[in-house]
Amino acid sequence: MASAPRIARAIPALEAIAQFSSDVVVGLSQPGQKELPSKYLYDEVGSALFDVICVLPEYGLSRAGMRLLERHAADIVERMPGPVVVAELGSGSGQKTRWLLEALARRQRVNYYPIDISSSALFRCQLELSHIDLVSIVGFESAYLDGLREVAARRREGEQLLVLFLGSTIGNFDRPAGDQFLREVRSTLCEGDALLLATDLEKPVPALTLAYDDSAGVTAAFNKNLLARINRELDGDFDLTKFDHVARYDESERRVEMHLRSKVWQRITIRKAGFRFYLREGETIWTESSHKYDPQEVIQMGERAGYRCAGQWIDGEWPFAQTLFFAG
Ligand code: AVI
Repeated sequence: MASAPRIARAIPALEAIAQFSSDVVVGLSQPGQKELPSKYLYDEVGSALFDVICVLPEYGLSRAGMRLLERHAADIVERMPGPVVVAELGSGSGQKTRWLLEALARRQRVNYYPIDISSSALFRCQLELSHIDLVSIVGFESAYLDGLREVAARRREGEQLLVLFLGSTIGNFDRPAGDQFLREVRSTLCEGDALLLATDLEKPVPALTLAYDDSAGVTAAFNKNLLARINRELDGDFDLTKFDHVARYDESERRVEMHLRSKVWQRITIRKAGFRFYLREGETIWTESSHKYDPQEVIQMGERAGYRCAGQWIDGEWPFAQTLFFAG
């Protein structure tokens, strides 16, 4: 049996619910396009639905990311000769990380620090990876940058920090916010530390829209669960049958957008937030953007944030890149 996960907690539950309530009210009070922050898609139910999305035939991202690490993990870790400690932003299930940890553990003991706001994700990650010899795991239940600062403070003299951002979650930030995030990560690193960044690449629009509007309706359920979560946690009265899931590609922004479109004029009350609002027929709530990149653009993004590229690997089946940067 796996040992109990070692998790450092940061956000008390009451504070988290107050923040959720305030973000929901701000997003749904917008005078123009209403929106909800995509990070709230990932409660217990949303995270389980996302795991199903990752095995859907239409959604090639996760398999591409995994293939690249399975094939190139040895090459990636060889580019970092010193003793390496590993921090991962968003542990997910830990499956992709296994290839890298195994490659590193062939030459050294590895301290691995997954950082995630979800304790259940950290738990699953621990279960997935706890069997690898010479790897010890301490999870941080916190926001990415807070956790990363704590990990950086624990690193010993002479150790190189490798930061993994493998879920292609950078694509869920607007481009300027993505740049800013990379700069903030850079500011926690020392020269010579490394960042492995996964990004989904541009591809034909029909493949992209299918990836976000699959035939089994799993992505639709994932999207609508955000309204169900508001009902559960904030005592809202969203009727999910009155919404359609919409996935559309914006050519000029090069991103897939997920929306929830109201089928009718409706009034919604969210009791715990003390908030009531109206939706017109056809009006949408924007729940997520997923930006797609050109491989060279990814390298330039890193360079703008203070890194130099140490290698880039691209999947041939589903255009997707793993890019290794050194803090320079
Ligand atoms: C987590 N993130 C990279 C996923 C994506 O593809 O943007 C989230 C997702 N949304 C719908 N399907 C998957």
